[in-house]
Amino acid sequence: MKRISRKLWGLLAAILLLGVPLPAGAFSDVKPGDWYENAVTEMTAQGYLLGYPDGRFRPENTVSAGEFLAIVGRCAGAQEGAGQTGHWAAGWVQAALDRSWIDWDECPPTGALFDKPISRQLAVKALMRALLPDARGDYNTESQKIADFSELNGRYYETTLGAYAAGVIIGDPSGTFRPLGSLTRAEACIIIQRALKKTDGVLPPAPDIPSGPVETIQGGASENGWLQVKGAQLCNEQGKPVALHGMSTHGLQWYGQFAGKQAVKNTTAFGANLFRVAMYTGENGYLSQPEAMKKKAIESIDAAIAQDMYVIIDWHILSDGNPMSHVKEAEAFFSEMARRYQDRPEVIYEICNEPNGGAAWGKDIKPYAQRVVKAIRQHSKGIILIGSSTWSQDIHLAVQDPLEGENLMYTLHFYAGTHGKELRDRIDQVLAKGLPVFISEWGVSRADGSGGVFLKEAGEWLDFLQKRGISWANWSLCDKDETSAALKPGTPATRAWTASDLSESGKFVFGRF
Ligand code: DCB
Repeated sequence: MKRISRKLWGLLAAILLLGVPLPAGAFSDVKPGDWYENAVTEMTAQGYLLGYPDGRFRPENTVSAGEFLAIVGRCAGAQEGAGQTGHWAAGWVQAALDRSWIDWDECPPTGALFDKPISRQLAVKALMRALLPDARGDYNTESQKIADFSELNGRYYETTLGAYAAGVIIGDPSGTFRPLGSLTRAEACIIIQRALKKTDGVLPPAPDIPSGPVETIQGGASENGWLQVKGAQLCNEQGKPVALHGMSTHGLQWYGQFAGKQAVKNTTAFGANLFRVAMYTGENGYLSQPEAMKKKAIESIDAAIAQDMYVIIDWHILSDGNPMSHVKEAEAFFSEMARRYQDRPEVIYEICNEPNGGAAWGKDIKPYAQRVVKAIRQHSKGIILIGSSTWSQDIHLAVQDPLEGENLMYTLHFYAGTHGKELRDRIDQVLAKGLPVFISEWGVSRADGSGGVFLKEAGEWLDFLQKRGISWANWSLCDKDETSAALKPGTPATRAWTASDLSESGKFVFGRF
């Protein structure tokens, strides 16, 4: 008898240490008759709650952001995401971020807030988004119930009013919500259990997100060789997913000095494996001075090849919004480039930077792309990047009627101060169709190249792209007095750069190569 019970104790201790869900009634500090007993017992039995290794639940302790999001994640049937830190809750916080239950600034994946108390307004938002995303409350009716409604941040109106209307939160006798206050573990259990009951066991469908990060390799052209598109992913010659990161030049006609040997080499020194040569067509660019611009572009391409980088030749249409207006010039130019670089695995062809104005996919851009792709394919099997209407934001329209052919990718351009989730959703739509996306231009500024910088938004974007194994080039490598420029005004192109030469944008972007 003695020996058996000792074995049992050992097993129980092992279960406790491993944090395996315990049978109901297992917590020494949750007693029959406690007001939270039912909620804790039931949710523990369902596997949603884990106690501490010493067998206690500590109901009066303040619930941390990590704890709350982990419980909600389990209740919603989510899988842990790919956490960025070794913290035990990192995967659950990531899962909440991936599903937009919370936003990046509310609990960044870097972990600073994981062990901090979660505010009541944020807890309710995460809970409602996860379990009852469609719950809404009438503003006049519900806000009446909350005596301290004026303390609530407008960002949390929808979810708080929805929670009151659904009965997930029942105003206490004083009628206050204390949006910035914290919750105890027992209180957290109660409101989560109420929300669970309202779902009637029918949980909202899990959003379609990738199951984990795409593991990509970096490295230069000598390591990766000819690139190829497999499904929606850019891969190297061996078929392994690859991610390219680097800078786009500004207009060669204006900032050509930052497209030369030393400038290219400087970006390699900071870890870039991609360089984009933005050859404007309008605005006194190629169409006005074809020989000079071609010479400049070739110099820049050759400098990137010499640094073992992949390099994009960008036909930078902008003020000339419809690529069809100069399709003959484009065919001739790309035909010449593809012949010249037919043996070079480094070279990537971007055939129309940003169609805009009246240019439409079916009528203009697709027929243009078909002609230019054909011209390139006579000489090269290299990757070809294709833009879309509204400054290469309408990828969802392009992929409804995609081009036939191999190694074709669709470009999406974004500016962190202007574009957010609406464009990220389009990317997921396109990936879900099995078509590949390349971010050949993006900025930490607004869409006009100024304003901000919007580093928080840019961080959200880059995390999103990294998770999906998507390559990018940042606008732009120059010292112009605008926030999207990577260099401080007056930085020479003729020497190596240190961190003190970089603008706010440059520091952020170079740090993410
Ligand atoms: C793109 C263009 C790029 C432009 C940047 C920032 O245009 F591809 O050429 O760069 O985004 O606006 C800017 C430079 C300025 C320069 C100007 C004109 O930063 O220094 O003076 O080009 O050459 C976009 C992208 C998005 C949107 C609009 C434009 N948008 N746009 O969403 O509205 O009109 O230039």
